[in-house]
Amino acid sequence: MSGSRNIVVLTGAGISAESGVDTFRDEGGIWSQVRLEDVATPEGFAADPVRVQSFYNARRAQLPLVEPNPAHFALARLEREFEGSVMIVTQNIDDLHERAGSQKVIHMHGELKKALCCACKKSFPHESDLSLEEACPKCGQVGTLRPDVVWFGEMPYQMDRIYDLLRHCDLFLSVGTSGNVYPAAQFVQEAGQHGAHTIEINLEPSLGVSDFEDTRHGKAGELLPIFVDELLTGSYHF
Ligand code: BJW
Repeated sequence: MSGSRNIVVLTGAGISAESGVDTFRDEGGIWSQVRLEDVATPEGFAADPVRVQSFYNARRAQLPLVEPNPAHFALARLEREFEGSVMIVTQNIDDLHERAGSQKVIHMHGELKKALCCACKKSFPHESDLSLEEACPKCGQVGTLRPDVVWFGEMPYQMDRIYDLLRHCDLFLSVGTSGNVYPAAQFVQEAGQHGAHTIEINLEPSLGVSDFEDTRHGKAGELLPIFVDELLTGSYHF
């Protein structure tokens, strides 16, 4: 067995694709339906908050209609059964890792089921539609709530903790991310420079594929359960 070793798993939209959640940059993906400048920047929100609220309300409303897939369940199993530590750093704002049973999950780009008050900066659980008529339950101001997600130009969450994990992991596994968006796109370099073995599992080679020591290309829902078996039986060496 692998002993007390540390694994960091970076996940992106591709891990939720087989659950029926749209990715961003694949054909027919979210950025072919809406302009990212309109819905995923603070400037887009300032220009048309109603449009941005309804974009995220629609994505939040989809959550009860989708289920975790075998890739999410494989990572939950890895966390339960691996002798060392397994931490998921997800760029996804859905809740499919948690619903599959993963407990150690960092949502670096925020969560659909949370709201953030632009006035008092407090974040809190919010599972229903957001509107500009609503008052912040923390400070009482009306019209100040936004989805608690990280837009372009904003600082992703828990970066100090994530870099600490990357510097101390033995295996860095990236699943279902195209490598277009920073800082997540350079996590592989950070982990690799600090001695981690690095592997990518993605439908196709990501932009950063040459930074990985090992790659497996295909569907996460098919490849990840096999890879987790290899990790748990010790047949994958790192
Ligand atoms: C499958 C599959 C299957 C399909 N199985 N695989 C130049 C250099 C460096 C940085 C910058 C730069 N210019 C600008 C920046 C900064 C900017 C940035 O990265 N811009 C790029 C466009 C260049 N980044 C930021 O602004 C970030 N903040 C920041 O940098 O702060 C400063 C800082 C610096 C240093 C350290 C720390 C901080 C914030 C980025 C916020 C991104 N926000 C979004 C929206 C979040 C809310 C929402 O969901 O709406 O996050 S954008 C969107 O992209 C979303 C995703 O999390 C993110 C990544 O997308 P992802 O997950 O990779 O999805 P896709 O669709 O791109 O890829 C899916 C992949 O899955 C594909 O490869 C498929 O093949 C694959 N796939 N089916 C396996 N079944």
